[in-house]
Amino acid sequence: MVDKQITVTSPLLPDREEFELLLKEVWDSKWITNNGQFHRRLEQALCEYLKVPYISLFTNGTLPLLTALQALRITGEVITTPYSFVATTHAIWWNGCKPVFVDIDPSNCGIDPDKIEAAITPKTTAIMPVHCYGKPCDMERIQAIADKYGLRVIYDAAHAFGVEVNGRSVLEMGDMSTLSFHATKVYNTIEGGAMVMHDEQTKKRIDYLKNFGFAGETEVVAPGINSKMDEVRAVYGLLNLKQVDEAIEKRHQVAIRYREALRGVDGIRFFDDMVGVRHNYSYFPIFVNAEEYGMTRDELYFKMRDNGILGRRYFYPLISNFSTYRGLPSAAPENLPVATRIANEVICLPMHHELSEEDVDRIIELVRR
Ligand code: T4K
Repeated sequence: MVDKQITVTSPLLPDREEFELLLKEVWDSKWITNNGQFHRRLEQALCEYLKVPYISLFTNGTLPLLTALQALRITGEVITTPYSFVATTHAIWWNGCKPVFVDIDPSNCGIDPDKIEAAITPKTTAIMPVHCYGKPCDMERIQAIADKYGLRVIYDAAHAFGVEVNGRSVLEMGDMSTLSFHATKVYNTIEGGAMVMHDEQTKKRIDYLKNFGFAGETEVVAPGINSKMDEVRAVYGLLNLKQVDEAIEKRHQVAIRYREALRGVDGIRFFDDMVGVRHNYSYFPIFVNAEEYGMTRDELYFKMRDNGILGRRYFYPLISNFSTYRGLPSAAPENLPVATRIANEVICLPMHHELSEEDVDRIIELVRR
């Protein structure tokens, strides 16, 4: 008989009574979506929390990616990473652009700046990196390449809520960054997401684009889409923002416990904190070297499952291995040796604010055995 199941994550839920009180305000106002007061309040509160000047809320983390490419009128080829959730590449595809996969850097699982230039062609217009697991990409080098070739940079920062380098948000970098507020994320609005931009003009344009392109009652300025966050989720988001720091600190404590116990286990590698970075501990990936560990990643993964520990193989298979993308020349495994190896080694251990010390010890015991 397996003990209670431990899932890879668990949603941060606001206090229900407080939620109901604010819901009453929404009900009373009868204004339930389309840039309502709570939508505006959440945008303001997030700007302050994230230390960014402008943000636009969305219904999920996929639509801001699609919209960013639209807003910047990206065409042709977009350089990206195969080591992410499929939404990153899907957004490029939905914009009629060709994704070009570049291998990753094993030190942060982000796109490898050393390999970007070789993938640039006359058709390249943008780079879409991912701060994978919330670990910041090498943003300075990526920007230097973008500047040299006149490319746009759109960061998929779905995992990077609250991540800072030397006191500055990672969301400051690139032309735009996008966030996911899905239930499985450090900060969630059930479903939700956002785009961060650097000037008022762009914020206005994005607000039009997420509202069908409307720039007034009778004027449509672009073929926009509908991806506005509603008032119920905005209320939920305002309440969750009050407790997200505490949740991140609990995750931090889990990371400390994992690291102390797993350091020195042959064949198990994991990330340490980076100097000067405020991490959000959104995921705790371990990488299994089968030869040294004496067991393959999948053997460990299924052994964990059998014992009620539901880690996840984020991100396996690589996006480039899915049937839609497999035929692209850049998807060849020979082009992506590091990503291919890491996708075969990774297990994200359970990581969330509700894990008890006993839960963590149960997981550690299984991995150490
Ligand atoms: N870019 C990147 C880099 C991303 O990682 C993502 C999403 C996006 C873009 C797109 O953002 P969104 O459009 O999704 O906002 C999950 C999420 O659905 C997805 O948001 C996330 N990345 C991806 C990495 O993971 P699944 O299929 O693994 O989720 P699921 O349903 O298997 O849930 C995992 C575990 O979480 C469950 O075993 C238990 C727990 N859970 C989940 C839900 C939904 C709960 O306890 N309660 C819940 O309500 O995709």
